[in-house]
Amino acid sequence: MNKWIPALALALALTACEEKPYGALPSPAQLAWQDMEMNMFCHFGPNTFTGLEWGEGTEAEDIFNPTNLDCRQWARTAKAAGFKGIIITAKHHDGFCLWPSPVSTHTVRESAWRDGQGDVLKELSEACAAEGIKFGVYISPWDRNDPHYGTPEYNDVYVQTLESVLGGAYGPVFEQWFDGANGEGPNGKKQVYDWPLFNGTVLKNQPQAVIFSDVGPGCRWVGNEEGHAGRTNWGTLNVEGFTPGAGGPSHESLNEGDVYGTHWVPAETDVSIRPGWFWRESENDQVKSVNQLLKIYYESVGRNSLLLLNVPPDTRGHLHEIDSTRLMEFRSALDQIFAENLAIGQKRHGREWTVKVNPEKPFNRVVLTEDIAKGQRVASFIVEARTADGWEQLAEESTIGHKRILLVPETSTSELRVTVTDALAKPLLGAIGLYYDPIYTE
Ligand code: FUL
Repeated sequence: MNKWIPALALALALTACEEKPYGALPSPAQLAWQDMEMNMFCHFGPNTFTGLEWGEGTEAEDIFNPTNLDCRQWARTAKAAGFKGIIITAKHHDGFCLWPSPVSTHTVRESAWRDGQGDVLKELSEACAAEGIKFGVYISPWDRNDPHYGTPEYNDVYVQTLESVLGGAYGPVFEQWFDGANGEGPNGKKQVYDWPLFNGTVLKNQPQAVIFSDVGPGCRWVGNEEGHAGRTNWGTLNVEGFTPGAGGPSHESLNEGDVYGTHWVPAETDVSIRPGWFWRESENDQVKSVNQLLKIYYESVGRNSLLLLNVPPDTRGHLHEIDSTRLMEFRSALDQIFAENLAIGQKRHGREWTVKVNPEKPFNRVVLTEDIAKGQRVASFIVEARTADGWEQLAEESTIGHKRILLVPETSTSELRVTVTDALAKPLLGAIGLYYDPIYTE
């Protein structure tokens, strides 16, 4: 007998068992990005010193003068809090560049800070590398300082701006943040942006970078700045015909994604730990509480979104002690809540997963995951607990995605059951987690 036939049959059988991908899929860079779960946003620049949210672009460069810049403190704090990367406003709408951009005269080089020799991007990228976290940049296309703004030349200036940051001087950049604001420049004109050129420039210089905008291509705005993704939240989105900041997807699509969406463009939830995006002394007593941060965590990371939490450095160039202390309290709350998985063992029968539980150990959080590398599939599911009178429903929800955390009533049971009631293709769930949260109050 030909000895190759059994080997071939085995190979064919294995291929048949392996689940095929379904629908729009994440790239390896998008998968790695989603696994980061929490990143820190740092709004820093002239506004830190003037108290404005949107600088005019006419501020004197000397206004930017941190008294004791310590990017290592930002990176150390971010890492200790569990953030996997930092994104900095390299250039906000006022046009001021935190690095000596060769195509601007409104930069750290023109300021008195460190006699014009300073470079915040250099210090932060080195600090991130030293702490083992990733470095990302927000480079606002809207520029209230550049004299070319509102003319076709600006697009070339902007490309050179991007290249001076992304070209390698600061190492790998994991995310490029393009915000959607498109106001008037110094001459009262609005810019017609060349998005294909901008995106192409980013990817030519940093092929692994995830590009944020209203429509991706890497990830999308979640549609609000309050810190919540939709309870239904698809990683997929219909993007045909849309450009960032202009007539993009509906608010609902940004918040919930689009079932059967043509592209993989997962949601990123950006929200500030303070009322404003930039630091100001008067808001030191309005830093969000641990309870507010837990709510944001559950409604972003727990709803298939990445959380980008803004913690703005102060005029010294430090994360303020009120903010950094709050971050450590938030971290220890998360560590306490997710310390012990109370699921003992689990089995799957078709579209039903059952989990054994010790009835003496109550839980109030159910953590579900899907193997999104093969596409997001689950469209509805129910969660039930076994009681003396049969199964009692704890939750009925729609999507799962990368991670779904359900807040269920405190439950003591010997068995939990998750049933997928609707899916676009065969559901591929990961191990189910059960936890007890004694801290968060709704
Ligand atoms: C928006 C900006 O206009 C705000 O100033 C802030 O930077 C926010 C994160 O993005 O588009």
